[in-house]
Amino acid sequence: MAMLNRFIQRAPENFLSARQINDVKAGRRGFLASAFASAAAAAVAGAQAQTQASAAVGDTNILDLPAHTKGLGQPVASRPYGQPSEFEKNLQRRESPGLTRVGAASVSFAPLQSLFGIITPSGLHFERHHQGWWDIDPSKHRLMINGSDDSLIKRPMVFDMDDLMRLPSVSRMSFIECGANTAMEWNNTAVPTVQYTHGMISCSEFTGVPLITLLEMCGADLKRGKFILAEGADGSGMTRTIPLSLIQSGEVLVAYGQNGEMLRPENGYPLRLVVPGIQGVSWVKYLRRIEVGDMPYGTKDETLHYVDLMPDGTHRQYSSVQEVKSVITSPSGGQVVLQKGFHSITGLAWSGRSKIKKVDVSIDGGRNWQAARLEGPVLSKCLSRFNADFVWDGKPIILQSRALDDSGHIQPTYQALRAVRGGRSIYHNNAIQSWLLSENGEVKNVQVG
Ligand SMILES: Nc1nc2c(c(=O)[nH]1)N[C@H]1C(S)=C(S)[C@@H](COP(=O)(O)O)O[C@H]1N2
Ligand SMILES: [Mo]
Repeated sequence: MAMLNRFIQRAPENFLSARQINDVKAGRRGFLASAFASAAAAAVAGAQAQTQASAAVGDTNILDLPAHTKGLGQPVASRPYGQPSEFEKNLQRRESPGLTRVGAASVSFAPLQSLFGIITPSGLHFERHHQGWWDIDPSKHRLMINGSDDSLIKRPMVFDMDDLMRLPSVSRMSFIECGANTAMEWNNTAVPTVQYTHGMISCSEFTGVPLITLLEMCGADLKRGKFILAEGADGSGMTRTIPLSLIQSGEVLVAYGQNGEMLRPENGYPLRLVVPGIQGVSWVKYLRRIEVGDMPYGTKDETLHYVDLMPDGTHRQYSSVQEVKSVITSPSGGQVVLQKGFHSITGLAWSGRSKIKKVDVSIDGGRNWQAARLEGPVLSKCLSRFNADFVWDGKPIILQSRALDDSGHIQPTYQALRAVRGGRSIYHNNAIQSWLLSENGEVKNVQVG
């Protein structure tokens, strides 16, 4: 494949051999280090070849008239549903070579290193399925709303998709981040790429009915009711408690739309809960039931999983807000910076509490910081794109970004995070990410301070 960008090689996984990719798919372990070492070696070899190529004179591409300038193109609507270019085949969500797949239950990560702006194309949205995904017939799908006892809901109701889609709807851009995003870094695993360190986040425009509208239709007692339980229609028995206070703001949606079309099956078609700012697990997919209750439910996904083990041995429960966080997506781990000189640092920032107020970047491992440009729109509980200029003199540097949100929270260093949380957590790692850019142009995941 032709190298489109001479300055940075963007997606290192492109250099995995077919066999290595099969190993990844089969979940074979132990090859992780060697696979990524050889990927990096291939990238460096490519880099050298590329430097020569770019120095070569006599590039006649602008003079040659290829077939596409002279002939008749493909007929209109030959693809009734559009597809990415053939040249973009390697842009894929991927399963991490470091994670074991349990049946159909797994994770695929979004290729953040190759995405622009703030919206994740639906086909590249990360996936997290506790029991695999389903393509559910919308004509048979139902949503029931009931109370934990009859006094909490005057009129329990069952809605079909038509009932829901005729109601007044809203559209809103929100990120969804799995609480386990960046989990491997707690142990300093240093997974090789930003796809695997941070790729359990995506951002879409969601369309649906505010849940509060449905609760009001059913005559829910919004004084005595304090929580809801949301339940999915897949076999994972996914249930989550969500405080009514969040729902009363109108932010929580019963959504059927994603990026202008119906949800994708992998993302909960035909109905999912959208809970802006809150960890992914609460965004129940294949949503089939909502129960209004007056206390938290303490389900398996709130007691066994999704709890934070603190240094004193206690568990923190219901720590659901995704705190302020950012990451440089390019240059990032596994990429190769091919030339000295001007480069653009680009990345994403988000906060489950509010809008992003400021992002700073450092090229010296956090000693000095400069303000990055926040590109608009900057929306609450949505991804924000930042860019910063830098000139690389060819010396090793450590790249970092640090976000600050409107609620006054700032992204912590690993040292600061571990001082509070210890080292036995899985979830909610929002520490500052460091990328080491070495003299040979390779970018690696490192942890400092
Ligand atoms: N019904 C159901 N809902 C679910 C899950 C699931 O397995 N089943 N996984 C949850 C988790 S842990 C996450 S992080 C998000 C992932 O959403 P996505 O697959 O659309 O990215 O969905 C949540 N909702
Ligand atoms: Mo998750």
